[in-house]
Amino acid sequence: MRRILVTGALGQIGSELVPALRQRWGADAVVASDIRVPAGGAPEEGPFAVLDVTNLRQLQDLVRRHDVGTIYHLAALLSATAEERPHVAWELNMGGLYKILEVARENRCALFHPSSIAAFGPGTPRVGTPQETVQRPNTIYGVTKVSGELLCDYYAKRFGLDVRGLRFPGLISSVAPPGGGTTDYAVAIFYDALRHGRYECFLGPDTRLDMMYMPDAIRATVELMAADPARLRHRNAFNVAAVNVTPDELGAEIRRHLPGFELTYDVDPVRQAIADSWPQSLDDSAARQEWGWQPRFDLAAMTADMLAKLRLKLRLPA
Ligand code: VAH
Repeated sequence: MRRILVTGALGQIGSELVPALRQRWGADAVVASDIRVPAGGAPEEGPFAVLDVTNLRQLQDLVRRHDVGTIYHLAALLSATAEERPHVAWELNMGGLYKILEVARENRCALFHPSSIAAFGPGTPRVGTPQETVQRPNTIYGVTKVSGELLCDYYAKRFGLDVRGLRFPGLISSVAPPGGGTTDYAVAIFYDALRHGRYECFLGPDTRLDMMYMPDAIRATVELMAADPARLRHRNAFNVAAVNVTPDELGAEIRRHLPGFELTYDVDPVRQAIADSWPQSLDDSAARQEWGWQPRFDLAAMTADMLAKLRLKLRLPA
């Protein structure tokens, strides 16, 4: 079998996708790559390469050297960081994707590329956002996501590339912290609840967004890539949803486990404006119908599991 390449492997999704793919296909079958080497040196669990996805030559060499047949392209800036550095966001998120698509085309690789609820904008119906609707985002991250969706569609149609994708909601993980996302509050809240018994949230109490626990996100990714192509009408950029929640509701759920937990608010206007431009809830029926998407973790199950996992990670008593 040709190998699998994961870009952005040390990031929020990659940190859990790489072990899941290695468990399924074998350690040697998955080449993890990132622009940085982790603090303790290259991980030993399987092949690791330093890769700048905006460097076409480096990318071509890596794909050929390892005989890569499938790419999970995760290297990108998240929404809040992208807003601080829009030029870097365009260069990395779009420039990187374009080069990945070119290398995938030349080497006949299958490709997974994540999109996001950020691909929608203020003109989009906010509740039960349909699979196909208005997409006029007003953040640079959203602009790169919707442009990325269109470019992937183009490569599929024009060059017959097998490119698939999901519009992820905010992702919540006990393994790797997110970096620079608007939905990061939903991860930080768990750490602060356990460590300090309180959390100050940068989004307002009623900011309703879709979220998903990382084990569901990893399973969605793997299931989409394994799906029968004949059944996929949308292929690229499927809406997926799991947990629909506000900071206030998430705080209340945490309080069921930690009764003294205090949640206060100090709203960051930049991230609040980003969140307010996104849908409150997605309609993911196309994913359910075309490849059988079904989340396993609701708010209660996710909260219980996050707290249990973080207690172990932070060495706190159960
Ligand atoms: C962000 N978590 O905040 C990401 C995202 C759902 C939004 O794609 O940037």
